[in-house]
Amino acid sequence: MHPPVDDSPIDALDRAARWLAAARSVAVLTGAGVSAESGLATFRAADGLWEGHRVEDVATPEAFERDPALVWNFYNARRASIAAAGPNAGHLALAALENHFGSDRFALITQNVDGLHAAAGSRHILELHGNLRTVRCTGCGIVTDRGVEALPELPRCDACGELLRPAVVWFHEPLPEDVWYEASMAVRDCNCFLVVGTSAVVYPAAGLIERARAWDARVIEINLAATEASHRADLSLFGPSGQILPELVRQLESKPGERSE
Ligand code: BJW
Ligand code: ZN
Repeated sequence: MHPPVDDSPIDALDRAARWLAAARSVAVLTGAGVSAESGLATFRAADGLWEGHRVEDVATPEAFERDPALVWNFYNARRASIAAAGPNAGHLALAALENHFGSDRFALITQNVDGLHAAAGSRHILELHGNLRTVRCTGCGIVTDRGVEALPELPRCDACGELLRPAVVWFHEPLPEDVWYEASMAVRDCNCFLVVGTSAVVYPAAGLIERARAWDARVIEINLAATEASHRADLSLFGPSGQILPELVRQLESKPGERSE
């Protein structure tokens, strides 16, 4: 573990850039906050509700079983909002960070299902909770990419006629095993772990922060405010990720000689 540091925001950014410059390998965990500046709602903001429902009440297999139309309304609204959204400066900065290190020394682990990291040009993306563009048949299990086209209120499978569901990970469901394994390995191997725009309350994703600490990585949080990650971070940079990430990358790139190979 590293001793806690307490410095001014400018010093903190400089310190974070130095840790990055000294890192051989970097992993990043992102959450809904990184897409907030693209106009996409987060899950646990002020009211944190979608038409009066908590995400914990619509993003479950039990909710889908009980009322698939309600759940599809939620996801069709989300699909419509990502159709209108593009990557912001934070997404672009993370793509630039990957270019700086190279994809074999950089992993972008995301809880987001909006596809905006790929749209920004990131390549080594590990989507822990799936992707809003894909659907899975509840009958034959086939997974199809439906892009952001409008879907009926209760879309059905072309192959077998059964109900389709969004191919995302709901509460009480396991994460895709291969993606989780790769994310765990990336965290084990990294020297610097960025935690960006997540409340860090949803597991097992939030558990990666503790895992990074246990492997002695520097943990840097970027968020508007303190979260469950803050007491586990070596450093917290408070502010919008669309401003902080580009500045961090700019400072990193001004320290070319400091990289330890
Ligand atoms: C900004 C910003 C700006 C704003 N700049 N920042 C251990 C302990 C306790 C509970 C559990 C545990 N292990 C498992 C559980 C149960 C459960 C869980 O975690 N519950 C907790 C809520 C208590 N976990 C699960 O059920 C998981 N499955 C599982 O464990 O399976 C086990 C199993 C094994 C074998 C067989 C069967 C089962 C699955 C969790 C799936 C979560 N799914 C969702 C929906 C995905 C699809 C969709 O998008 O609809 O994932 S829920 C929702 O929360 C979504 C998100 O990815 C996830 C995290 O939210 P996120 O991204 O952190 O967003 P917010 O809104 O919470 O935070 C936004 C942050 O941004 C805030 O901090 C803002 O300040 C900040 N921000 N603007 C920077 N401009
Ligand atoms: Zn089918």
